[in-house]
Amino acid sequence: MKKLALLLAVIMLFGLFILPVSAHCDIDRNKFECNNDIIYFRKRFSVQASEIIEQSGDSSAVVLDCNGNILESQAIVPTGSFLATMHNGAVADKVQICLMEDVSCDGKVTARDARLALRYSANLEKLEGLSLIAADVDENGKISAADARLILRKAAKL
Ligand SMILES: [Ca+2]
Repeated sequence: MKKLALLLAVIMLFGLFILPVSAHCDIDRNKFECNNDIIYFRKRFSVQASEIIEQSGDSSAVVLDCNGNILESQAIVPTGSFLATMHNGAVADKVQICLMEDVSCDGKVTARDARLALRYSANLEKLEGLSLIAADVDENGKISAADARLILRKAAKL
């Protein structure tokens, strides 16, 4: 009987240590408009890091810039940033963030983004990564003058 109690105590103590370690650290993608590990923000002019963390429902999550540096909660989040969960100081799970129309990846929608899209459509500019997704506003798989026009209209709040 004494042995059993001791065994139970050991199991409980072990559980206390194990549980926090095995805590769920995946990002709940269902809390976002998310596809292929990209979270999309549409119809927004900018998004703050704190908003994304709040929406994730995981207060331990962080927003990282494209270089892996943690953004402060008040920072606006550029396209190409990541929402990440950390485990023992390393990234456990991450999804990339795309603010539609933020082609320049500075976290804001301005005429500059329209210009980049227009120049890309005319083969005068190279775009890569999420810029290509952020620029295809009408989501027809191509970046054209029509997209540039939509971006410009948004930047002008029309
Ligand atoms: Ca398009």
